[in-house]
Amino acid sequence: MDDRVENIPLKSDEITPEHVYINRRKFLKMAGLIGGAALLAACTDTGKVLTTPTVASTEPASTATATPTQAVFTDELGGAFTAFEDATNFNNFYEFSVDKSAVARLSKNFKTEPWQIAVGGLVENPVTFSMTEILANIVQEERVYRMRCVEGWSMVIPWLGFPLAKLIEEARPTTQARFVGFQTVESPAEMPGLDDKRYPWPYTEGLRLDEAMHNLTILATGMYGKSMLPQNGAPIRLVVPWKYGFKSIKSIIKIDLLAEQPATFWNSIAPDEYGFYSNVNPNKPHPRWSQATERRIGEDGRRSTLMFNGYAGDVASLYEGMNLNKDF
Ligand SMILES: Nc1nc2c(c(=O)[nH]1)N[C@H]1C(S)=C(S)[C@@H](COP(=O)(O)O)O[C@H]1N2
Ligand SMILES: [Mo]
Repeated sequence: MDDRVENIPLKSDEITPEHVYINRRKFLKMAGLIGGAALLAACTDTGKVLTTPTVASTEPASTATATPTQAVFTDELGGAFTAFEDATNFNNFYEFSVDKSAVARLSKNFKTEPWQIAVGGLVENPVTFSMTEILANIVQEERVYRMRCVEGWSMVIPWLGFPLAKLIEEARPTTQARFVGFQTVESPAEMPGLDDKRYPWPYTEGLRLDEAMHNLTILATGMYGKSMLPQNGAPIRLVVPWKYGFKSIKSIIKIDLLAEQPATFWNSIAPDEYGFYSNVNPNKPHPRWSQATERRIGEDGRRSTLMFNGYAGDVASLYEGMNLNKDF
C-alpha cells in the first residue's frame, strides 16, 4: 500500500488522492480481465453553445462580490458556481491521467462523435441511442448541483442534461430489474491511463434502480451552457449529486438493468473504502480521512459537509431502514 500522502501534513490546497490506495493483489488479479477497445470515429464539436443557461438562483452569493455588470450565479444554498476554468482543469478521469491538472490536455482530442449509448439487460425493449437522437429529442435542462469528491473537495456546477429515468423508461425494465450498471468507453489509443493495468478497466458504476429513477439523477451532456468537454465526461456522463463524485461515471457507452448489485470500479479496488452506495455522509469517515468537512474549489478554508450533500430532503427516504454506517 502506498501511504505517502498520510505522512504529509495536508496544506489547504492539497487533497487526499483516491489513487494512493492500491490493493496490488486485487489489481494484479483483475489485470488479466481487461477487455478490448471500443471504436470511436469522427470529430467533436465541444464548446458549442447548446442553450442559453437558465439560472437556478440569481441571488448574489454576497453583495460585496456582486457588481452590476457581473451576475453571480449560485446553487440553492447560495454557493457560487465554481469557475469554469477550475471545473474544466481540475478533473478526475483516470482513463486519461491520475494527475487532475493533466486530464484537460490529455483528453483534448478525444473523439466523441459519433457516439452511442446502449440500454439493455433486463428490459423489454433494448435500445441504442445515438447522441444525435438524444440531443434532438430530449430537452436539455439546467441543473445546478454541488459535487462532493470523496477526496474532500467540492464544486458547484451548472449541468445541462435530463433525468436518467427517461432512457430507462424507454427501455422498459422487467420486474426482475433491481440495479443499474454503467460502463465508460475504453479507447486505449486515446486514453493513456488505460495502460496502467493495475486498474479494473473499464470504469464501471452502479445504482439501485430507485436511485437511478430519482429525479435528481441526470445524464449530463453539457455544463455552463456549453456542450460537455472531454475532461468532464463528454459526450454524456452520469451526475448523482447526493453521492461522492466517483459514482458520477463519465463518457458512458452502456447502461444495463440488472437483478444483482454490480461490481464497480472503486468498490472492487477497495470495498472497505468505497462502498457501493457512497452517499455523502459527514458522519462516516473514510478509513483514512475525515469526511466532516470539504474544500470548495476557489474558496479558502473548509466548509462543513452536509448529509447527502445537502439533498437529504429529496433522497433520505430512499435509505429508510438501512444502516448507513454498514451499507455505506
Ligand atoms: N470514467 C470515469 N468517470 C469518472 C472518473 C474517472 O476516473 N473515470 N472519476 C470520478 C471522480 S472521482 C469524480 S470526483 C468526478 C469528477 O468529475 P469532473 O472532473 O467533471 O469534476 O468524475 C467521476 N467519474
Ligand atoms: Mo472523486
